[in-house]
Amino acid sequence: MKKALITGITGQDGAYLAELLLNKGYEVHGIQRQSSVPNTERIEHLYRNFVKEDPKLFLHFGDLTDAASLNNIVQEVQPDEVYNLAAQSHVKVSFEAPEYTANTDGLGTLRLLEAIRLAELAGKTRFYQASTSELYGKVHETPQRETTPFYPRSPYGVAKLYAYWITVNYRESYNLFACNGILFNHESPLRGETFVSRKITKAVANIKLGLQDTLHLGNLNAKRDWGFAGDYVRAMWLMLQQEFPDDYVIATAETHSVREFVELAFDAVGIRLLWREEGINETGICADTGKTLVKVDPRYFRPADVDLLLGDTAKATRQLGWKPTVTFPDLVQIMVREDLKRAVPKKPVY
Ligand code: NDP
Ligand code: GDR
Repeated sequence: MKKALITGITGQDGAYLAELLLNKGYEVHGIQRQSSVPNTERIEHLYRNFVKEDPKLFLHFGDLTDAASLNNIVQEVQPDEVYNLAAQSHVKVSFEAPEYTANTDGLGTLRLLEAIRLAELAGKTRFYQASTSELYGKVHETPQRETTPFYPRSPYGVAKLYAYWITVNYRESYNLFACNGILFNHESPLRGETFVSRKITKAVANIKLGLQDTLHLGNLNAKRDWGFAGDYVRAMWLMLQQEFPDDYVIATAETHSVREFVELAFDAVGIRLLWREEGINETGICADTGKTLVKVDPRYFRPADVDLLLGDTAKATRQLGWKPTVTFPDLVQIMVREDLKRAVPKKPVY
């Protein structure tokens, strides 16, 4: 039975990946941060399904900023595969907490690689690094592929640039089987509520049910290549099953604006939106009632944003046989539907 260690198991991708690996018969170990409120909501169903009779899922307290915890866990688990998904993953937050982001996302990756090397596991353990399309930032080539030059536009992107190259360096220096998955945006009903996709689908569900009046957003013109997280964790696993380690772009090869995402989400609940230009204070109006449902709020603008991302998946298709299965309209529908279920106000029990 293979053993996998997942950092960031309590996040969106960690939850999908843990489920995938458990279903493949892996023993899965995850690193969980200490938190004053429960942070295992996304993996609780896995505990129920897999832990009771024959435990296959184990959680260890640790932190990417704490080398001792990583060394101990890697030494104890002796994993066949390590998936480094933990990160301060919010781009806008990285402008407000740049040093912490660099420490976790950049140096944290180094600490984990060192834990593998010091445990003398470089010849056994395979390593996946959660790299990102944010590396491309100010793009000089569209679509972006593995050879497109990097030009990150945020402290998050810069920290992930360090993580990308230190992963390549450990592959070349210590013969570690290490891969970078350069993943473009991927979403799901498990997406954190402050990322734009989930912020939109949650607000649309609330507005439809009369629980919220307006959705406040920043840059509506940014374009992203949005896919479904469940498809993307499959690509992570595939990378570590190849004969040789390599780096891969994972995307849908389609790009859509934030504005289109908003329109489709409202469409999914039967609301047609019209846009009214008022300088930067653009608003989205309900075509039937004239009510303002969307407002642009400069608080959500970033000091520097990434305008356009579009991935070229030729290498992943050719070498991994990987393809996305969920289309953009279906992804928006799935997320809105789930948020509608969650938003239903609880009826009094008496
Ligand atoms: P999430 O933000 O949902 O999850 C991040 C995870 O990292 C959480 O489990 C979080 O724990 C954990 N974490 C944060 N800081 C630390 C730390 N200092 N030590 C240990 N664990 C920590 O991210 P996603 O699941 O969406 O993304 C997974 C990875 O993929 C991230 O590295 C992200 O940067 C990268 N990525 C994501 C893309 C996307 O579109 N989703 C695209 C490309 C790359 P807690 O639950 O306690 O907060
Ligand atoms: P991103 O995702 O920065 O691409 O990083 P996010 O959903 O935060 O933003 C996408 C685009 O939407 C614009 N936007 C807003 N964003 C947020 N969060 N909130 C808003 O109100 C809002 N209004 C407009 C943003 O300006 C941006 O252009 C995600 C993360 O998961 C990273 O960890 C990952 O590496 C990349 O995707 C690929």
